[in-house]
Amino acid sequence: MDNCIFCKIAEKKIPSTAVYEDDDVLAFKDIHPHAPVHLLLIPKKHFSTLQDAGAEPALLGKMLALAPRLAEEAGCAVRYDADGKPGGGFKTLINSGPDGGQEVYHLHLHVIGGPHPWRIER
Ligand code: DGP
Repeated sequence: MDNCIFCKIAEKKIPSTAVYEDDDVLAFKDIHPHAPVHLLLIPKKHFSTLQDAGAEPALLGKMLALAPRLAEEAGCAVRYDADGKPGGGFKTLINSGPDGGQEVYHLHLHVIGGPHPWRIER
């Protein structure tokens, strides 16, 4: 879509630090990270919001299923100690619309985490 910054990133017309790519999706580092790990996972096909992608449950499922893999590769996946107590971890977030805090109108899944204290200010 014209004038969509994430379409341009998907088409490599604007540079990004990509961490994963296949035929359907691209994951790259957020330009304004809120945490040591802050990735954005986008579909290559343009959907303005999550609401607009409702007819694509397989794509949405693929994106959600990829989040733990991206977190694992970024070093912030949930890890269990010998007693089964969880450590590490990450947050997944999709902002939708102005009241949902969405700034870029191309569907994207945030994967946010890391080994240091942090919080999301939205
Ligand atoms: P949201 O509020 O959910 O729409 O978040 C949009 C995110 O996109 C925000 O965390 C900053 C990030 N972002 C905006 N423009 C760019 C860009 O050109 N490159 C990268 N890597 N990230 C961007």
